[in-house]
Amino acid sequence: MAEKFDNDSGVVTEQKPQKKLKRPRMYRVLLHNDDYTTREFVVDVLMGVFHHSESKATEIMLHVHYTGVGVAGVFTREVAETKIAIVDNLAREREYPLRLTMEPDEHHED
Ligand code: TYC
Repeated sequence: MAEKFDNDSGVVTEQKPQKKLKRPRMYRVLLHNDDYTTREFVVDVLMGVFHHSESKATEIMLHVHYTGVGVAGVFTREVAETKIAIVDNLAREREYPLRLTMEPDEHHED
């Protein structure tokens, strides 16, 4: 409810109800294994687009290679969608079938 204040100037001011600041829902970007994309390309993408160090990028790539799927990073919806689109375009340029998906990250829910 808006509160009204009457001060001596005769001007009535109104205070807007405070909007609750909610943290945005976060999304995991998942990287999927395939038999054709090179390990080097995946590491380059994890470093260049997801800003991982070379050792972390290699660790994520190997995890995906051996288990089938892994988390490239956790972002807001727009950032996750943009990174997926960037990687899709890079992979398509090289004719790699690399696949990324996103899913809500329950750990960031409140
Ligand atoms: N399995 C690929 C190879 O052996 C490497 C790879 C890793 C591909 C992770 C995709 O998301 C991926 N060349």
